[in-house]
Amino acid sequence: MVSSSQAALPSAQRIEELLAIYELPLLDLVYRAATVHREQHDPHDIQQAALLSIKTGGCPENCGYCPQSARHDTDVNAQRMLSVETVLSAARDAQAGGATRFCMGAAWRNVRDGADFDAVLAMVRGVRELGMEACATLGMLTPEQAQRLAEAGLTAYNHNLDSGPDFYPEVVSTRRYEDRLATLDAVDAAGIGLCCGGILGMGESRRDRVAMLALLADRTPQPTSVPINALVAVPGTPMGEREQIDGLEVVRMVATARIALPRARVRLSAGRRQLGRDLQILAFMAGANSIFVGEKLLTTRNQQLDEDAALFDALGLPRTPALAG
Ligand code: SAM
Ligand code: DTB
Ligand code: SF4
Repeated sequence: MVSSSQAALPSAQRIEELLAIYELPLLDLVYRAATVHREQHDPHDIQQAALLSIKTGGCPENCGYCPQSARHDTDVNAQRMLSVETVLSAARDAQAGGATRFCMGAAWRNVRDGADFDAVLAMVRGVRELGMEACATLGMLTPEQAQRLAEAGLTAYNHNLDSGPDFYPEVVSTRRYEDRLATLDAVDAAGIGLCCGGILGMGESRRDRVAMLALLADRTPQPTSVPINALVAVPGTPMGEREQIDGLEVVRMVATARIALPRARVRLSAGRRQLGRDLQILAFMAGANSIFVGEKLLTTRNQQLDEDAALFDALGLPRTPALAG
């Protein structure tokens, strides 16, 4: 039985309801999502967020998609944590380029108290002092650790459910869905914004995808941020041979997320480059309102700055300094 201090899993009826939205004729779905989007958000506001891996590789978990797991034989080698100065210098560069949010990722199963966590707290304080939003994704947290991150000024904590509860055991076996939910509760209890989303293209069904969205939509408060990732199939991972997902499924997922979580920032995250320009534009129409900018995501290639410059030109939106070329 999966449980957390928030309600149990979404009912079958709730899942059916969102599945019916996800499976609307595409143009009806996009129109409905775009309508919600324009009621709740400025459609020209597409946030540029920067992402930095502050501790890469060597993770003891076995998430089937992840190149950073020590259990998979990939090109990613374990590295030591970056220094506070290195991270803050990257944050300053990102801000100068036009990013307003700085996200720090660590390949940890969970946070351990000590020098490394103290350094992360210093990074969070430093990013906030620059006037940027600060987000971190560090694995599982205790309520006390979440509280310390809140005191450092963390804007949001990213901790993805990745998929619905029925599919989750196919994704990872070293932790349970309940473990993820407990961290989400700790983040809420500390009053930090919750950034929680998933990955498409791992072999899950549409029902698994909307089950995750139903669970997020039914939380109080709702997550402030929902990253939608398309699997980046990395050789050497158990999902390294998966076929690229149809980009229209990503658009449907973005649109359903926009309808179910009207206030959240829906982030078109990993796999954005593989969508191509025109499907990215359709995803923005459907309510996506943030992208990660920069050459790399955590360890894989992101859409490059010149391509993002062309994207903003096509949208008729001003280029930020990083895209000025
Ligand atoms: N270790 C922490 C954790 O698992 O929460 C934080 C870092 S983890 C790399 C952050 C998120 O990146 C994962 O939850 C997953 O959703 C996403 N991710 C990792 N590898 C990916 C891939 N190959 N394709 C798409 N998304 C991926
Ligand atoms: C999220 O949902 N997507 C970002 C962010 N949260 C941390 C990470 C994507 C990682 C893609 C694989 C990689 O580059 O290693
Ligand atoms: Fe570790 Fe996070 Fe990668 Fe899972 S997704 S293997 S927890 S770094």
